[in-house]
Amino acid sequence: MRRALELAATAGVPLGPNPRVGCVILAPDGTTLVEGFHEGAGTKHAEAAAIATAQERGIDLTGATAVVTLEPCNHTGRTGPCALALIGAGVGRVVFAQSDPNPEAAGGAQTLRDAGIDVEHGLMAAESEDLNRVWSFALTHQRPFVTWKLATSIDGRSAASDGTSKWISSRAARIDTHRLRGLADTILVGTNTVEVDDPQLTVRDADDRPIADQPLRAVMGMRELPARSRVFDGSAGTVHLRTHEPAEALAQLFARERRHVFLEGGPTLAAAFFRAGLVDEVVTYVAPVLLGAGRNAVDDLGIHTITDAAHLRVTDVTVIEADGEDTCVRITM
Ligand code: AOF
Ligand code: ZN
Repeated sequence: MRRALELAATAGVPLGPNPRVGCVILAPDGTTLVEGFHEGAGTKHAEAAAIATAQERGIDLTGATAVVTLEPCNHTGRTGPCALALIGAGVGRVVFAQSDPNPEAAGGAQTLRDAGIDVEHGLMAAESEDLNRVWSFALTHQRPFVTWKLATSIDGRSAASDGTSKWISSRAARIDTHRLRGLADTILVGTNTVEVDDPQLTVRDADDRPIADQPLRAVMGMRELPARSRVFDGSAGTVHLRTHEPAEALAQLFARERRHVFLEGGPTLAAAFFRAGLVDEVVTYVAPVLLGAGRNAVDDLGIHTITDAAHLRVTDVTVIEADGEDTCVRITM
């Protein structure tokens, strides 16, 4: 299973909406016969990849043990059901880590048992869930995971009082932000941000070049967007979600197979998501800057007394520094 997890984690694979999955098929004496891993939506699942390799090489899988990081799927989606492929290949035993949280694909374990195959599960399940942290959350909750990103002064402001907000944090912090954006599949803002700031919302690398696999740009709100907005420049996909309900916006994005929303909207949108309980992670960049009467990063959350304060759990603190720039602190909660 450790090896299957290693295969699942193979770097550089663009997965789209799918999980990372690895598979090792062992002979009855424990030696490895074949391996496989998933390379992204539309390509073979890990089990199917391993079975295909066995067929190419003329390796007989009768009575073999398939070790998979995720419960073999039971559905025909972009590809066929792996449970049936394993049955067809004649394996005698299947050991998988994580149960499939995707209701459309789940049930493979039962199908395998019904076919008389010995099935064991749960081995290193936490490691697989960890590897697919965002995907597991999204499929379990049937909505995308939401990371709210903000950059503030030490007095909690995200813009000066006249609305100007460019470059509160250092260049190094902005490069880091782009790296995190690139890990999400959707960047979400409100119509107001597009009208006022006209951001491009693409992901650029440290040399300011756009990365190849751009997240979807999603703008939510009922107002029409100016046709000449930079989000319509064609440099990445853009969708206008005509709703102001966070849950509805996330439902629409999930229907488009979005798993991870990077929320970069203004204070109103951030507050709406918070109040709806739809912020799953907060990443804040704090710059050693004072903005005084500047604008708050988030609007009123309905918290008026200390006992109502929202307490978050810090999971990471990283100092971001570069020569000749302000030192920033990135806090993940
Ligand atoms: C994967 N890779 O190795 C396994 C998956 O419609 P599809 O073909 O893209 O199927 C996606 C679903 O299949 C996915 O959400 C998961 O529930 C299940 N198993 N998926 O992408 C794999 N074994
Ligand atoms: Zn499958």
